[in-house]
Amino acid sequence: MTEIRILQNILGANERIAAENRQRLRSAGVFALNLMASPGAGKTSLILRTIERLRQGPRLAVVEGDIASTIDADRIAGQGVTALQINTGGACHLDANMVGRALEALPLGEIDLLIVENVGNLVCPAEFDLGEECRVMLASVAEGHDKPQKYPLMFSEVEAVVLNKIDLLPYSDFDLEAFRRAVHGLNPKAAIIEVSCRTGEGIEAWTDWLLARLAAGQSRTDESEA
Ligand SMILES: Nc1nc2c(ncn2[C@@H]2O[C@H](COP(=O)(O)OP(=O)(O)OP(=O)(O)O)[C@@H](O)[C@H]2O)c(=O)[nH]1
Ligand SMILES: [Mg+2]
Ligand SMILES: [Zn+2]
Repeated sequence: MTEIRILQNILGANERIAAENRQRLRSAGVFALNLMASPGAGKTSLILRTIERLRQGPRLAVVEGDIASTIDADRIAGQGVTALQINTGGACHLDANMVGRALEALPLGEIDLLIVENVGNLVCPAEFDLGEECRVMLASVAEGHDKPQKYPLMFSEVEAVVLNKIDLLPYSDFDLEAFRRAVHGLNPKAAIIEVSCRTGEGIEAWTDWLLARLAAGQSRTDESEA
């Protein structure tokens, strides 16, 4: 019972800070995207492709969540985009407090779209609201088509599932139809966007979806607050 209470307290505190983050982002006119995936699915690769395609578009900044290292933030900063690295020091997910501290360090008035790359993990990132407007997850062909059944919360909690590494389809037994069925079984409204960060295939469909979502502005949290 004590364990349950501690978990409730942690999540309750997180909710409060997430609400503050959301308020702060909205008043600064920043649209925040929480990008989640397993390690190596291609989160940083997708962010780099997004930067490349949106050069003339919204002003971007990136928060990189990793247990250790500045490898990912360095890759983003190398493209001339503001990038802030959060090292969780062992924690396997970002929480609202970590993101809140990052927001203090960012020039929010100069940012339209803030992409937050969560720690590579298909489990607990889905439990922690960061104050984002929109959640997207990235799956990849290399992981196999059964991941929606095995990690249902993650697939249920997002507006879009981007399937990366479709260049590997000819070399794998990945069943695209089974994957689509499983995702829509859990989350009928989820957009499924197939891409290859290696070849660039599908990236335009992804950035079109993202720009439309950015323009629509309204969030899943608005709906749940209403
Ligand atoms: N074949 C193929 N490889 C890819 C693709 N996208 C990314 N990769 C490779 O997958 C590996 C991991 O890519 P990252 O973008 O670093 O993945 P990540 O999800 O950010 O990884 P972590 O931050 O460590 O969790 C790299 O070797 C990429 O080159 C793709 O579309 N096709
Ligand atoms: Mg990464
Ligand atoms: Zn965790």
